[in-house]
Amino acid sequence: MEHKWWHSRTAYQIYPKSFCDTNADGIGDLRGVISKLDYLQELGVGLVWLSPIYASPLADQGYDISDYYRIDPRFGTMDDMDELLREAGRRDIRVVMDLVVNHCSDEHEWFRKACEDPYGKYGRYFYIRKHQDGDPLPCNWRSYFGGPVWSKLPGHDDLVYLHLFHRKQPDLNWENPEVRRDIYSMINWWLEKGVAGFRIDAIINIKKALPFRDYPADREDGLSSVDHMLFEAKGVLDFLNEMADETFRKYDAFTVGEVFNEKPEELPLFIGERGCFSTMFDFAETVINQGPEGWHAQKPVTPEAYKAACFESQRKTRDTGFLCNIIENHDEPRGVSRYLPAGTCEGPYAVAAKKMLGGLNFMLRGLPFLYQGQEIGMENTRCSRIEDVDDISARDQYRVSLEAGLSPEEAMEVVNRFSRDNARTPFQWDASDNAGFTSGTPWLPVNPNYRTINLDAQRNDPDSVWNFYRALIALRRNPDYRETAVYGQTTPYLPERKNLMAYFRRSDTQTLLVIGNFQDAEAEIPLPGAVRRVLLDNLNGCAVEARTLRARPWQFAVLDMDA
Ligand code: TEU
Ligand code: CA
Repeated sequence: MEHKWWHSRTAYQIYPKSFCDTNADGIGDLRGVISKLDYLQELGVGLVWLSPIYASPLADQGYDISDYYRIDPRFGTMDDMDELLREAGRRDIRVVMDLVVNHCSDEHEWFRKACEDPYGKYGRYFYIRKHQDGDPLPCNWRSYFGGPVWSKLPGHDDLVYLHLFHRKQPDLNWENPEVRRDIYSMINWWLEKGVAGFRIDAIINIKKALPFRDYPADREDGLSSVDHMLFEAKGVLDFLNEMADETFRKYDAFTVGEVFNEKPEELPLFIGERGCFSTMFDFAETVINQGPEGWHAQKPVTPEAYKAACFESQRKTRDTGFLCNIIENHDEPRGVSRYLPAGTCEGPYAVAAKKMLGGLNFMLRGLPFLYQGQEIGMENTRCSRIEDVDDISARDQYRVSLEAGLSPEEAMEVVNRFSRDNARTPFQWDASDNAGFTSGTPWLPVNPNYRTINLDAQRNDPDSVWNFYRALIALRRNPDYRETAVYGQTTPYLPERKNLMAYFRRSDTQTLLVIGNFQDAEAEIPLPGAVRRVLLDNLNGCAVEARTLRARPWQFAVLDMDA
């Protein structure tokens, strides 16, 4: 496999609104990110993805962009952005922006002009169709955030426009070459500025199966999940390759796609040697137990299901390329609250278990992508009233849960398990008021557990989750192990054994064995050979006796084996 500059780095997602606030308005900002660059360097991060900071009404927290060429004043100025790029560069940290081009904001100039003159140039930038009250909509697709994907075009009672997400996020018409040209110019403008590349939002959705038509309804509302349409849509890769040719490839930019629902045969075309992206996220674990009914029907993830999903992704990318390995992001609950059995984070083994989960994910082949707060073991938060929930997706799922017959209390439980707010509570820097995130009132309340879970407390504790992540990152950078940690092939070890997740990482010269005792109980785990060295473990040592590892509850270890 051809080595790329980004392969051996550790990546880190910043959700700027919740990272660090420097002007006491309760909203994290670019100056806050700049002030934490030393921190990121100390952690060992080499690549940062910034969630959107462009001008936006924040109907979907910045994923609704009203001007791609401006920084939203809430986040700072273009000077701040330039300084961030410069200062990050000095620390050998490359910065990647979020590219949100399936849709823009309904407050973008393009959409305003489309409303003024739906039959003119900008009308063709969107999907606008005739519609009379009482008639069926052009199709019965359900928006990701609930309700039909069609809304009335402002100012025109006889027209509707398409939005796969919120109604304030009108879909851009990628079939129109003028739209594509405008998008490519914008991308190049940012690349010229020195951003290293992009995380590419919701990109599979840019190709619609046309003409619009109904699919079988999958809920009482008579609507149909967009998944059916995505399955049928052909040709997304033509758009993506054109985009890559016109932009990324000219700059050797790093790109990571947010790709759900790709077809198996397409994987090499996305992330192979000549793929349209450098890499994409592995969502195999994220989508376990997801279905069209919604969050309330989603069962908890078992260790066996988690393991199987990871191994399947490793298998399918073995000869193809790199995926980005995550346990969470800004759209998902906290990984430790989701993938560890219920109660673990409240129990005596919380720290050990968090490290084990992090270690198992981090050591997989691919690019490890941490989400802010993961490195200190941040957990889901709780909210008791739906009015206090910010996430538009959670508010919709609350309604869906009630409609499915759940009580308001049960529906709130569902929201608490899955709300995107879980990941969006402010970063817990220290034990002072508001976790040191702001000296004002945070836009979203801080998780009340910040007095015990915070960076300050973990920095000086050699046994903390944070110091464990640092050790993982250091191992990936260690010249003696880098080749194997980055490129070594993954082979499951004892995959049938319940509550054990173990795998080899093998290069020509080394064999590492990664072991996680995925349970509350001790376990005797047979070893396939002699252990040269324990490179890392989560409990201050692990008991290796001859060919057996006597693992304590939630024990994790990376063993350098006699090949
Ligand atoms: O998410 C796209 C997306 O498809 C998600 O809504 C996904 O279906 C869901 O999280 C699965 O659990 C991206 C952004 O990451 C998200 O924050 C935005 O709301 C969305 O696009 C619209 O831009
Ligand atoms: Ca601020």
